[in-house]
Amino acid sequence: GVTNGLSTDPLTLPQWVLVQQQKEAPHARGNLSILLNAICVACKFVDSAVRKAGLSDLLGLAGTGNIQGEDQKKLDIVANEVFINVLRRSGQCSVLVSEEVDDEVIIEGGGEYSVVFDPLDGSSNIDCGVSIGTILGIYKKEKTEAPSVKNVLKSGRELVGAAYCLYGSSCSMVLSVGKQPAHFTLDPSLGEFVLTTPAMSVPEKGNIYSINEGNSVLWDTAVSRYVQECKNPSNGGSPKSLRYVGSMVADVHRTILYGGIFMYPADRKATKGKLRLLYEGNPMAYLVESAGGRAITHEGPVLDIVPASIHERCPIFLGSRIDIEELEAFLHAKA
Ligand code: P6P
Repeated sequence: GVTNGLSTDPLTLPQWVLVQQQKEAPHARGNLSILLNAICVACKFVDSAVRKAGLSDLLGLAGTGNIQGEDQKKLDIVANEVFINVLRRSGQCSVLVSEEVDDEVIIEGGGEYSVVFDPLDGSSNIDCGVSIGTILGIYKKEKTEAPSVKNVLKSGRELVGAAYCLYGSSCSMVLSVGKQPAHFTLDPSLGEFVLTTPAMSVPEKGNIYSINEGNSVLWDTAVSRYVQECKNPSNGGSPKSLRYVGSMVADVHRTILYGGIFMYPADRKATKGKLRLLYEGNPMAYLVESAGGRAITHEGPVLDIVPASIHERCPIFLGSRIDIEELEAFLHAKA
């Protein structure tokens, strides 16, 4: 119930995980629950660091670079270290892949789960206060399987869960372990993520398109024609609005809530797109499909791609089912 606008029935993420697991996996030993709670602690820590970044000299460059050749921000390094330490300590992980670490991290004597993550995506936005986020995917290996990078070089169809945490005007966690994604909001006074939407659904059509128009001279004909159709519909319908934050978690969260389409296509310069398959494309595709939306490349579903390397990139178009179908008509049209 709600009294004076306050929920008098708070369901925290740890409680939700236990109830959900008991319902969906009554024979589970609770290892996934331990892992999800560890992820929850790391996200709360990063949210706290992001909130006080300006006050504790956490803004600005750390003077180091990563495999992406990008300048690492201090917060990038803090977030990466927190996730690696908390996941290692959980005792549930055998392989970790982070955008900020060149090679996979193998944890000997670890657990059955592997986590691929971008600890702080959108970091170019940190210093100007624009929303940033954490994205992660969870794989499960057979007990007999040795811990190796092979545990995570699997298609997104083999993910057992995915989540993102948006450090925005409020801190939102969106999480699915096979069902429709649940949306939690961090209540700072409790220090807990509290359930706000039990089952998220992407509207089947939206009126927002989201793409970096600064790359338009690089797009292929199909993408150019589709974007033109968004701006000036040939059926005389109303144009779509352009919303582009430049932080994938913010752009995807808005797309799931409001509908529409988010695009980072391959283009003449970024021939495989810019976003990373393992810890950006796949987890977001898993969450959007779990919410009834779609996520494709120029060729087919993102989740069908079998990765060859942990930092490989993929083009991605995701969002409302009908908007993706309209895009597909352009992608499949004869050039
Ligand atoms: P561009 C942020 O650096 C990021 O990895 C994603 O969060 C975001 O969607 C994309 O890159 C933005 O890229 O080329 O439009 O600045």
